[in-house]
Amino acid sequence: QKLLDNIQEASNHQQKLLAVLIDPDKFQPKDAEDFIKYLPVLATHIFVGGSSVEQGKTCEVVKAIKNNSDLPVILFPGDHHQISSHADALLFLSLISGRNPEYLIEQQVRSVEKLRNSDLEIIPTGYILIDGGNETSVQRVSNTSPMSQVEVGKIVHTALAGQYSGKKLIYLEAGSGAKNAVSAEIIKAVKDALDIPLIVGGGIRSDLQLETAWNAGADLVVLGTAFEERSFNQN
Ligand code: 1GP
Repeated sequence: QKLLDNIQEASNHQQKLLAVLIDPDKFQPKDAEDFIKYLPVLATHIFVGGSSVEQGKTCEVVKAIKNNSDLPVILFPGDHHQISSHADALLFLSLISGRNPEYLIEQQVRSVEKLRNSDLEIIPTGYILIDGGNETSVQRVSNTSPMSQVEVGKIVHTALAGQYSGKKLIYLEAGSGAKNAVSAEIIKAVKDALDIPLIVGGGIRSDLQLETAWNAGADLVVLGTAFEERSFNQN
């Protein structure tokens, strides 16, 4: 429970967290050392995962990162193949905005064989896909519809349904490369309703957007594309 406790603790004290997301498909283990040099100074976690990743690649990438950084590595898997016991923890995701049993429970069942023999910290996470204004790969791969940014009440109810069913974190996801990040209005409404920490990601490309998400109530913000492209604007 160590990493979850740390996130909860940070949330209690309004200390903001930042995860950089590595998609193993776009990352060469030999570049790990260089990668660490470019991490934003505020980064507190490294997430590893992608919508579709070649089998075995996650493990190599996690090992290379662990050899070069002391930041905790948390798996953010697109499917059950992306589980590596070399990471510190796993977001055990359930796509609760969708109605596709494959991502509500099937992938989770398939991951158990690996998980029951590992020391990974397993963090039950309610994953909510929000419309980011363009079709993103999570939408395509999961074959589920994102929730409209207009349906604030329904998004809040979905997040609370996640909390009531025992999720320890809620993740609001606009999708990697989203045109529009999750709005501050949604982040605030969800945060006000929840008792558990809130993760927000998708389409966040600037310092200003990062601050906006934090100020609205996100406890941990995830940065993927902007960091990959080295285009994150740290003023
Ligand atoms: C995707 O939330 C993450 O799962 C990050 O999205 O690549 O748009 O930063 P970006």
